[in-house]
Amino acid sequence: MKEGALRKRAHRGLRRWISLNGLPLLFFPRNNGLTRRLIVVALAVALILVFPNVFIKGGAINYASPSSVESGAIQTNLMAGTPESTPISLNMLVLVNSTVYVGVKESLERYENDLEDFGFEDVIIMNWSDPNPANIRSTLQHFYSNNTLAGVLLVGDLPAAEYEMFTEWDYERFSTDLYYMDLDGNWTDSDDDGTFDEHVGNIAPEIWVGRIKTSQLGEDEVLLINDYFEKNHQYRIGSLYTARRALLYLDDDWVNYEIMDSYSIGLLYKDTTVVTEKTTTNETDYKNRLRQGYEWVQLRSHGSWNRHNFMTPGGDGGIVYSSEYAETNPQALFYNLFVCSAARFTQPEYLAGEVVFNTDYGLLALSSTKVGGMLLCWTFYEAIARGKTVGDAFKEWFVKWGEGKYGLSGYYAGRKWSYGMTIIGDPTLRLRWLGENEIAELQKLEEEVIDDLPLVQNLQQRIFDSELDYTSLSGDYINLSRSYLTLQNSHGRVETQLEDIKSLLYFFLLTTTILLIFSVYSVKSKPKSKTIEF
Ligand SMILES: [Ca+2]
Ligand SMILES: [Ca+2]
Ligand SMILES: [Ca+2]
Repeated sequence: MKEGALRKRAHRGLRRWISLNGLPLLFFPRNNGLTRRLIVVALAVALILVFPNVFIKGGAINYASPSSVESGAIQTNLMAGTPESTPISLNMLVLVNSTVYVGVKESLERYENDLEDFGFEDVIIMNWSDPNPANIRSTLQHFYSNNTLAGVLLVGDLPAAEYEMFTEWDYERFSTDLYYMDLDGNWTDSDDDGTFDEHVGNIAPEIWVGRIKTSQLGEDEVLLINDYFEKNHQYRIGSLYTARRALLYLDDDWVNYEIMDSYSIGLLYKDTTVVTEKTTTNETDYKNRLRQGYEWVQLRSHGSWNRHNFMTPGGDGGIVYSSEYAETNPQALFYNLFVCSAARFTQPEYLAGEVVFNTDYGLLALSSTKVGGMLLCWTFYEAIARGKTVGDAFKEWFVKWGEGKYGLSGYYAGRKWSYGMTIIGDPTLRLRWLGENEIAELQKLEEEVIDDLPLVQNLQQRIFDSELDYTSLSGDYINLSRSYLTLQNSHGRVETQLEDIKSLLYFFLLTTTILLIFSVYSVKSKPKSKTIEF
């Protein structure tokens, strides 16, 4: 097709388009070549100005795809960490305050021999005088990275890290040996007041920690430490013992723990005396029972660092002051004291210290330097029943339950109960009657009992239900995110279409105006018609 014919066809097409868009053909100048060219140029400029805008907007919308939302789904972490699979280490440190080192040296040498007989490969005793907890921790980190340290025994007045927290109970500031148990987590003092208030990162404990602290118990510090190591030795050689049975003593506010506690201790002892009757649980009854001889005592009652209080319905069940333990002189070796602040070892006559160091039988007390104590204790007793030392069993328990972080709220539910938990005494102790046969027997018992344990079943069901709820919530969240993105995309498309319509209207008005101007101009400049004479 020739160029002239093409031009004519384009011209006809343009006129037809203009007529279709409502322009009166009357104004279209048919015969003025210059005007036609000007109109075509003006339209082309308008097209270039308007249409790229339209097309670019249509392609510019690019929202995130739904898959990127899935990768950011709600994170949850019910437990602080996962149980470690590394083998138990048989290396340990004994840090001894330099003020008592000489006075207890012989006891420590015998202790070291006892531990090596027990199977420990390396017991390193260090004379310590540095008052900075950070330096104790860095020393533990050093040994842990080189020797796979099992734990540390702190003998004498050795420094402790302090932690502060607000709970629904109150503001609390307390010593925490978790600072020495966790060797690779991050501890922060965010308000710079000398007390830690944040603990993040690899927060689970790596080692156990125990304290032999006797300076504020009303007797000579060195004498009490030597007495303790004497008891420790007598126990290890089989000269110090009680009947193989347990006492579970729950005061009024804790009677609902009976099922959990009796099943838990039942993983270890066939013979457990359970006392929960509210009138019976009182000062006199408790003291009398302690004298009857129990290897393990678990007590739940209210109290503080220097006493525990018994309640009776509508009355007072009496107070047992910490100093009364020496006089009562219980025949009991191991204690799990669910008594607030009983292990607050910075206080004089602290309860756990009196129980362990000022009695003839006390070897160890598990308790807290703050409000709280051991919940969900079957994990601990089950580990003891497998032949673990108290230190290793406590570490296992802490890894499983100590933090109890609930990811949806980001709240560490466990900390307020467990962050003050401390072992007063020697964590390398275990129940010496637990040989291979006994452990096998308890394992069988556990398999029978654990499946019937109502609280375990109940908890397992709750965890299962929580996981289902979480999965369902997570699914809803993803679906909502997808719906939101779909809506967002639709909204974007509608906006684009509105912009296109506006641009087209603008284009239409512009071209109409241009055509109008040129039509008026061409009418005005049209030469007058000639007069035809007949
Ligand atoms: Ca850690
Ligand atoms: Ca602080
Ligand atoms: Ca009572």
